[in-house]
Amino acid sequence: MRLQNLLYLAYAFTVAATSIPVLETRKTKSPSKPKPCAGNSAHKRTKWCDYDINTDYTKIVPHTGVTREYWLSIDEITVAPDGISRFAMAINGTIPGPTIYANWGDEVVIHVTNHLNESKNGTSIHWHGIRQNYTNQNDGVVSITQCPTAPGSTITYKWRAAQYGSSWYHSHIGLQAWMGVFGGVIINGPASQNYDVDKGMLFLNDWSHQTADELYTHAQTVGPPTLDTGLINGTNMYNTSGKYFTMRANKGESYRLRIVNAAIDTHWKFMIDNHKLTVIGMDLVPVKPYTTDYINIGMGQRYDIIVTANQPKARNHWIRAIPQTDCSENHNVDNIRGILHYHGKVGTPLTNPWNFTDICVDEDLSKLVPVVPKSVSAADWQDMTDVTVAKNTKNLFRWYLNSTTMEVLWEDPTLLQIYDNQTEWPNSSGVIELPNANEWVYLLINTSMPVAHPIHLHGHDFFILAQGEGAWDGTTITSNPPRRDTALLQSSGHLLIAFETDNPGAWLMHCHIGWHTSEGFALQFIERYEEARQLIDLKYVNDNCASWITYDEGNGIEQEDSGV
Ligand SMILES: *[C@@H]1O[C@H](CO)[C@@H](O)[C@H](O)[C@H]1NC(C)=O
Ligand SMILES: *[C@@H]1O[C@H](CO)[C@@H](O)[C@H](O)[C@H]1NC(C)=O
Ligand SMILES: *[C@@H]1O[C@H](CO)[C@@H](O)[C@H](O)[C@H]1NC(C)=O
Ligand SMILES: *[C@@H]1O[C@H](CO)[C@@H](O)[C@H](O)[C@H]1NC(C)=O
Ligand SMILES: *[C@@H]1O[C@H](CO)[C@@H](O)[C@H](O)[C@H]1NC(C)=O
Ligand SMILES: *[C@@H]1O[C@H](CO)[C@@H](O)[C@H](O)[C@H]1NC(C)=O
Ligand SMILES: *[C@@H]1O[C@H](CO)[C@@H](O)[C@H](O)[C@H]1NC(C)=O
Ligand SMILES: *[C@@H]1O[C@H](CO)[C@@H](O)[C@H](O)[C@H]1NC(C)=O
Ligand SMILES: *[C@@H]1O[C@H](CO)[C@@H](O)[C@H](O)[C@H]1NC(C)=O
Ligand SMILES: *[C@@H]1O[C@H](CO)[C@@H](O)[C@H](O)[C@H]1NC(C)=O
Ligand SMILES: *[C@@H]1O[C@H](CO)[C@@H](O)[C@H](O)[C@H]1NC(C)=O
Ligand SMILES: [Cu+2]
Repeated sequence: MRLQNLLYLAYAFTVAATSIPVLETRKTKSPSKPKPCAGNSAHKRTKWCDYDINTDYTKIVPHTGVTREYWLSIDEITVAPDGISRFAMAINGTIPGPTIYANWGDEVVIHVTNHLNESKNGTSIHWHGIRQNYTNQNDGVVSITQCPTAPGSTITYKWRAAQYGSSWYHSHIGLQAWMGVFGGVIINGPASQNYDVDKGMLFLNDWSHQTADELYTHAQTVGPPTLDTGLINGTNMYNTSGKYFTMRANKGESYRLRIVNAAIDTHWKFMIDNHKLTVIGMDLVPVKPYTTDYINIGMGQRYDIIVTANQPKARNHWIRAIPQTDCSENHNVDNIRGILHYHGKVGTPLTNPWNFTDICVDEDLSKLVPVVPKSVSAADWQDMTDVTVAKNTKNLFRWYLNSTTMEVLWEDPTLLQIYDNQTEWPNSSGVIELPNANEWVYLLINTSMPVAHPIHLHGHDFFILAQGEGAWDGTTITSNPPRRDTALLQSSGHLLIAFETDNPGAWLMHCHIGWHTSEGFALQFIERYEEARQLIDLKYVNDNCASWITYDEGNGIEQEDSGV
């Protein structure tokens, strides 16, 4: 049974009519996509110049000498992705925003300008899954690595594409990511199986005709709202309006898709009727190819899949993103669809879904075998944390990790506190200090509540040593465990993760359900304090904070959430 049903309180919910500022959609020329490295072709995807799929990318990164520079603008717009018009915030006028492309080893520089004048929203962009090796201050998390970037201001992020595969970027303040502020990141590199054509990103979003900001009151007082529908790469049918996402295929060809679960509160099963999917990567980690009817994908996770147009008869096949009602509710469970069509014309498919059980789980750990094998050493540091929920003194839901709910301040990021040599942390900061270099950290996350949470860690891939229902039985996966940046803590279950302290900085770990992050489900690791302090470019952090503080004072901005 779902927690929100247990906790259901009768509550009349009304939303004030909001004025909708209309902004012209910007016409943009997309920057040229990088060319693949020598040797990489449809018949030899494992090759990448002098490197290949077996190269240990955690130690070796190609020196390309290339810097890719992008300019992004965050705007307030009116959108109707399913034919129903509403207010949204978006990057360069589109949902999803423009894709950032790079080759493995490139430097990436992105200038982000905030135009959220009407809403008076600060902003930040987090590069989800990007290692940020020794570049913590580019992680884009308000209250941790930066102040909000004020309307009218620009912030520049710089990082190295030290991994390769598929990821995404999204705002990391309040619920802005689910107002529409996100887009794809593609880092070209080798792949563990051949394919003919790269079809790029494929975003799965849940969607409502009220905005996430409008629904937050309901989330905090009653529990997670039932959302209206979902979108496949930014489009869907709703009743008779809108349009389905379509993808053209030529018989016999194989296609790579880079699936992202960008939902605020939906765990999906993704499938294409009659077509098996071959998984070749998860998050930014290439895996040994395996074939499946559908993938289970939790919020924040990515899967790289290959699909081959091999069906002899039917030309039109449903693509389905199916919300798992085991862990959240949706009014349109059976109609979040797209169409895979062979050759020219699109018709209405008459196909049936693969059989499945409605349940919120990750892909089976035994299938997720990283191509570059790694093992984990015994724990140098270990701890556990319990996950619970309760109402605070204002009668609003808050999530607690070991009885503390995060409350940090936008205008006082951890990096400035570190710079000032602060060493005492209030419980509400959720700080865990990891002072020593190259130690193995084990964290057991445990909950006796019937709610599942996708756990995301910044600055690292973690190893999944144990995952399941009930209490941890003390056993761990010892040989080449799956590693990634987001994994599911199952309902009434446990998740044991491990990572090495190889990246100085202040790194957030949080639940990727938007409501839960805002309701305090987060902690931060301060890893190698002294080195983290030395990496801080004070002017970079301070200039952005100074313009925010001026804006904040001039506009009387109130922060009412966890701060992350
Ligand atoms: C991460 O940065 C450190 C310090 O600059 C460097 O020694 C290490 O090689 C880098 N690792 C990767 C994978 O780039
Ligand atoms: C985004 O829009 C800006 C203009 O506002 C433009 O300069 C930039 O090239 C666009 N970026 C992308 C990636 O399309
Ligand atoms: C953004 O603005 C909306 C009002 O338009 C408000 O509800 C929301 O809390 C703001 N979010 C942030 C992160 O400031
Ligand atoms: C909105 O922001 C722009 C800068 O991006 C600024 O020039 C403009 O004056 C602002 N408008 C309002 C109404 O604040
Ligand atoms: C999804 O949208 C992105 C961004 O607009 C685009 O680059 C990509 O090609 C689309 N994906 C597919 C499979 O059409
Ligand atoms: C969509 O259809 C349902 C069921 O017929 C109806 O209750 C709802 O009002 C319709 N929504 C819109 C926005 O037309
Ligand atoms: C699903 O299960 C039913 C009943 O066992 C079976 O008839 C049907 O063929 C299955 N569908 C698929 C796509 O496997
Ligand atoms: C959480 O509480 C448990 C039980 O009291 C304790 O062993 C553990 O160290 C605490 N963990 C953290 C991260 O504070
Ligand atoms: C912080 O401590 C270091 C020595 O560890 C010192 O060099 C530095 O000046 C101190 N910074 C501040 C802001 O006090
Ligand atoms: C902070 O946490 C410690 C350890 O769990 C606890 O003893 C203390 O009472 C907490 N302080 C506050 C103000 O909640
Ligand atoms: C973890 O949660 C389970 C319930 O799912 C409970 O039985 C067990 O005692 C918990 N373990 C710890 C160490 O708190
Ligand atoms: Cu959660």
